[in-house]
Amino acid sequence: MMRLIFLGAPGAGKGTQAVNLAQTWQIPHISTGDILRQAVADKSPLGIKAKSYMDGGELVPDSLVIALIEERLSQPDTRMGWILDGFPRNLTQANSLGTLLQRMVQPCDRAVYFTVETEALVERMLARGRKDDNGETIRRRLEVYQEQTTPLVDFYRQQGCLTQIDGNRSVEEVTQALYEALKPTVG
Ligand code: B4P
Repeated sequence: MMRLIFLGAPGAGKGTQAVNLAQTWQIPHISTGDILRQAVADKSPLGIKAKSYMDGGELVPDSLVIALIEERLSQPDTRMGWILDGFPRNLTQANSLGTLLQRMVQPCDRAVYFTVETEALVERMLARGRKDDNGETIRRRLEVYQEQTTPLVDFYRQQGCLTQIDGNRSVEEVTQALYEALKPTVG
């Protein structure tokens, strides 16, 4: 049983590491970014509402994202644990998640914070070339991250569940560091 939150700037490698770990541990990888991109591609009511925010590098409104997480965490496949990738992204979302997990009697085990230099973040996003990986949107996403998401580092540190990983290294080296850091938690 392992319940993890992955924190980090856009392009920090949260998704890359989450896919890998979820496969190894056979627990669901819940990426709000992936769910929102799928909703946009499907032109669902959620996708139609989310699209302009995502294209502009802004956060999608909390009420929409919190509702989708609440629904996803109520699915039976989450009983053996989960990795939340890209959620929470601000204090409102973090507080809602705290309340939700308390209600479900499911504490979060670890918040894993991936740190990467800004220059490398920009390089990685430009190389990935997703629709929201263009100069102007990247700049805005990094600003939003600084303003809204970085307070979560202290939030989880104060709760005593923060694990920091240097994400400046290769994918394999970061994976190795992640397993090492989580070992004591897994027992
Ligand atoms: P996300 O989908 O969460 O996008 P991200 O933060 O850019 O990706 P990540 O950190 O996972 O990077 P990745 O592993 O892919 O969000 C997109 C948008 O959705 C947001 O801007 C927002 O609008 C909306 N959204 C999502 N969640 C929300 C929420 N909770 N509330 C409101 N809005 C929300 O890595 C990036 C690239 O680097 C890849 O190409 C990868 O191959 C490469 N890479 C990874 N690790 C590497 C390494 N160690 N070395 C070299 N390259 C590496």
